[in-house]
Amino acid sequence: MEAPEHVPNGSGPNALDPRVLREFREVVGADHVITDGRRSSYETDWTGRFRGATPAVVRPADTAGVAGVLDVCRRHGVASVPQGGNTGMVGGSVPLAGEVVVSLRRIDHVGEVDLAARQITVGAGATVEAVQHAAATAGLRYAVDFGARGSATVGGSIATNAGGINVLRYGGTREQLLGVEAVLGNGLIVCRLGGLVKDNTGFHFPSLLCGSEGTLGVITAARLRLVAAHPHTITALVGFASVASAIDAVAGWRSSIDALDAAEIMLHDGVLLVSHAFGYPLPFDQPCAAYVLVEASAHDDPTDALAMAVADATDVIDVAVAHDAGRRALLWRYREQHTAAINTVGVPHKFDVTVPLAGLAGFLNQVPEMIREVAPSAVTWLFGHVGDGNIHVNVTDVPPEAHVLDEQVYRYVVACGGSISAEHGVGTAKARWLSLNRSADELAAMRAIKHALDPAGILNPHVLFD
Ligand code: FAD
Ligand code: 2HG
Ligand code: ZN
Repeated sequence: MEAPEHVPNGSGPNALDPRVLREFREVVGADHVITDGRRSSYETDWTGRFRGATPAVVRPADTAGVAGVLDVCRRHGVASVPQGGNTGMVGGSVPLAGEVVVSLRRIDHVGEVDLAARQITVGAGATVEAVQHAAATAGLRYAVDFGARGSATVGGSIATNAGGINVLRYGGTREQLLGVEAVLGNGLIVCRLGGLVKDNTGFHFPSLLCGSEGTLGVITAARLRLVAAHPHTITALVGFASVASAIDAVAGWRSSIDALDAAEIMLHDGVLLVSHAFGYPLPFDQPCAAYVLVEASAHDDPTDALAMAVADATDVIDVAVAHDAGRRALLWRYREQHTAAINTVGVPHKFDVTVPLAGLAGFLNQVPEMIREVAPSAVTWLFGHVGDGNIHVNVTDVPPEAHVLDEQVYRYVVACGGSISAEHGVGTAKARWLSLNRSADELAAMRAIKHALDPAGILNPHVLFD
């Protein structure tokens, strides 16, 4: 096994005083303090890039259990990493500095859908898919959706303010979040799950905790907004002769298709890789420089609006359209399997960036060349949520310690007016680059909040802050 990439204080698990283990067992039960080989799946991230080691995985069953575990950590000065589905991509969910892992997966209750309010209360360990399923069963929809839906938890998605494929229409996780329950690093418990849409009574903890990446508190439950499930959904895969034409088309569709849910971009090499990796047929007879997967849903059938919009686009080579769920899934697999297909090539170095739409075509054309300048052997894979300017730049065939590459890409993104983290968060991977996007005053204010809510530094001490 290669050495872990980001281990600030050494490579092994921190030794725990036996009293600490005993106290963890008293809080959560001996069966839920894991110190044997079962720790390994909690120690390595989904991509295989971030590998850590933990002395113990602690699995509380409820909010009182989380409070008890954090109390033990605070009294003994033990650092912890909260973990949900461990699908995060920025090295924030694994114990890279020997921390204790606090797994939230047991807190997975899914409440009744409140049909009148169109809301649901769920435990932090419930998966995003479980929420989607509960919403669908009640004739509604949970608007947050992404490829890791089956494993990613609500707590993790709030901690990272996860984006995904429907941000274009409904916003990200923060826009769905009406209330949270959380145990803060200082032991205070904040709980507002009443679901009031209007509630201007001081600081808004959901906003603060959403995107805080487990540095301020451990989220234990959430009140989520649900939206209408439309009876008509249409998905189209549109092949373009050039990347610039694809981006122009999407820019137009954002205003011409009212019911636009998603607009995702892929390039030819990525579609080829996915097809080869999983044995899918190529979508069209002729190769296309860029492919846009576009989805619309509405009460009235949006097919005509979508067809007119596609007809207006220039440089279109081919189009495939699907209405029923099965055929739509066949089109989505080219996009959703990108991450898994790239993993078959090697452990990827990932960048998750946003660039203003006006500069996006230039960015997509330039970035592979800029990467080759500092890493001549690199292979660059580009895809993402083009509708909101979010591109996933994956790089294979580079060494894991690729700070020169990080610097090259992030400085270019910032020069384009973009963000170094669109939706995956900062984690440990980007902490040293955060000052490219945030001023010294902003960083100082963030540190002050961290210090106030987690004065002992027991929660994700190496995440977000360098
Ligand atoms: P984890 O990976 O376990 O943790 C992520 C971070 O949150 C860590 O810092 C952790 O400490 C913290 N955390 C976890 N649970 C809690 C809690 N209860 N309280 C406080 N802190 C907590 N992300 C997107 O935004 N959009 C996408 O389209 C997308 N697609 C993906 C596709 C695939 C195939 C994969 C593997 C990942 C994808 N991701 C995407 C990334 C990932 O799924 C999201 O970041 C997700 O929100 C992480 O949820 P999780 O439960 O796995 O969190
Ligand atoms: C996606 O949109 C995810 O598929 C994962 O955010 C992106 O693998 C990636 O880089
Ligand atoms: Zn994404």
